[in-house]
Amino acid sequence: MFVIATAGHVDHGKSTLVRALTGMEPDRWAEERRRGMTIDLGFAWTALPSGRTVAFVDVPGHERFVTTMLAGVGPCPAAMIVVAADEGWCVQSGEHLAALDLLGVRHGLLVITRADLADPAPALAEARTRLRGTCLEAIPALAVSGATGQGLPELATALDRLAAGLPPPDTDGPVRLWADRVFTMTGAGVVVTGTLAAGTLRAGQTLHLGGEPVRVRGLQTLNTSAGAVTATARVAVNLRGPVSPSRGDALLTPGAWHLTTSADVRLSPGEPPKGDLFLHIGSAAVPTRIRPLGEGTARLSFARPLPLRVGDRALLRDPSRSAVTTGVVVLDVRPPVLTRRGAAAARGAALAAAGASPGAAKAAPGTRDAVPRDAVPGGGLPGAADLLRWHGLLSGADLATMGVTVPPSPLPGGWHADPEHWAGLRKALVEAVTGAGDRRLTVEAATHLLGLPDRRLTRALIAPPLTVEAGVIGRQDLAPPPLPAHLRHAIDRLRAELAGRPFEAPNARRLAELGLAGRNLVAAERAGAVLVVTDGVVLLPDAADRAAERLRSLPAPFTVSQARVALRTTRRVAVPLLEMLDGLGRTIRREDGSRTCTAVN
Ligand SMILES: Nc1nc2c(ncn2[C@@H]2O[C@H](COP(=O)(O)OP(=O)(O)OP(=O)(O)O)[C@@H](O)[C@H]2O)c(=O)[nH]1
Ligand SMILES: [Mg+2]
Repeated sequence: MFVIATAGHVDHGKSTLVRALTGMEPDRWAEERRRGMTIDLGFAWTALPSGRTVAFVDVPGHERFVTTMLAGVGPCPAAMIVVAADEGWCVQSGEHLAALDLLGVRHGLLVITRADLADPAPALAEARTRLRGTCLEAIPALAVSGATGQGLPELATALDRLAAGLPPPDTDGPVRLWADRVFTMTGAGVVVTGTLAAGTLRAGQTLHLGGEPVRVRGLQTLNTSAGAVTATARVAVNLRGPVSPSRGDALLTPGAWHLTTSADVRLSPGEPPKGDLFLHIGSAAVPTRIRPLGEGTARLSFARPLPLRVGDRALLRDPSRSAVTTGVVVLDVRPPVLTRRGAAAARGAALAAAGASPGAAKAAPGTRDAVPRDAVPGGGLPGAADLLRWHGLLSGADLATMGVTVPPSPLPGGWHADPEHWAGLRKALVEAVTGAGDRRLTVEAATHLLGLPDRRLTRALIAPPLTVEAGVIGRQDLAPPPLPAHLRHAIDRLRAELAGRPFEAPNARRLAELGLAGRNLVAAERAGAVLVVTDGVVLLPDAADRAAERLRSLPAPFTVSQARVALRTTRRVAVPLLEMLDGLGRTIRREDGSRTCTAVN
């Protein structure tokens, strides 16, 4: 299906054209027909000569209904700009064109209608001049009459050709269905309609609405029930349960979108807007505050959370004026807090430099096809490298929901780090280990100290001169403090006792006999000569490595008692040893108490 929105000045003949092409009435309300004016969005469809279906979103032209016009155009991939031959280019012709241009709508038709009332040539010439320099500059044009039907077959053919030339939608992509109409059906509950620009919807699936899960009870497209609907399409989604969405809300693929109340954006050239503004994206219009950051960039704060991605295009409008003068391109949807003096200017400069690195973002899925990088006002789109430079460390899932192509991850756990940030972390870790001296710095403690979200990252940071043994990070170039002679003998005796059965830890009495109690034990542990698993359970330093190795030969998952047998020890040792391995990330404890080994070694 091909979905196209109308655009153009009030009374120029948009609805008449849609009616003439489809035989359907786009002006659904009695009031619209009484006043002879479109007030709300209208929907109509028909088959084109090729057999392809075209669906129209018919918008109002009157300046009072600009919010409705933008809600209709927002999610559509193409527009049909309608100009009356007898009136020529008018105020809303220009305002609608400006909005389409700022939204980056690059596909469309210019239709000079009411050609039965006047020679269409002057209106066409004027419209061509107005289109010059916009992204719709090169669209085909034709003259028609909605009243006599003149030119309508040619218009149908032009629509067919336009549809065939559109880039294919990403039908596997995440769904962001902006609601443009919400109504209740007796017996069926709430129905949300919208233009599905990307992805596939399925009956029975769960989506998110305002952060809450909702079930899809049923789907319709063009008044026909369907088990699944694939982009691009007009779709009606029947929702289960007590939900009350409104126009501008979005049905989302769970986990695929980041809901944000602020975003850093690039502004279209011109004086940045001020005061109380509205952000228009998809079918939404949300009160928004603006804080300029630097030349051509700003931070926006929204009155309610929005599902935004890097590369999304939106409009900023001053509600006291009908004209839209500013377009925005979203650069970051998780903008860092700006506290220090000069932080705003530095952030502005960083945003301005975005997109210079390789692997820049693909255009935001969900609305339109890829906007060429040179077509983004003021520069390219940020890519993964830019986002990592701004955020330091992000998971692959973070990057994906932020809307950029996720590069292969060189780090465990699917993490991505900015090279400079990573080098800084490594330096901090070396300093922490050095500063700790003969106190033990465990992987766990270092993870906490560096504020890392995953201890596998700490392990990945350990490289010469750092070493790790039994979960304790050390420096290979710093010799361990020498053991006094009496302790050396005690350790030798312990080593001899554990030679055959490395996990059969001596009991408290035996430890005392060996001379490994109290301060002696503390000193031996500091020197890395023993591993204190827990109070009273003392093994040799390599015990954790050897235990992990032995457990890996067990079928997974294994129970505590299977582990105990494999390690040839008692529960007194097996239980705390397994807990230590859990803490080191080498085993994972499942809910039923059994465990599996991880790939960490
Ligand atoms: N003679 C003639 N009249 C037309 C033609 N197209 C539209 N009209 C008339 O122009 C008036 C406005 O037409 P609409 O189709 O309602 O215009 P619109 O652009 O949808 O208006 P809004 O939705 O309010 O912005 C109506 O009286 C139509 O009958 C045409 O091709 N020829
Ligand atoms: Mg109309």
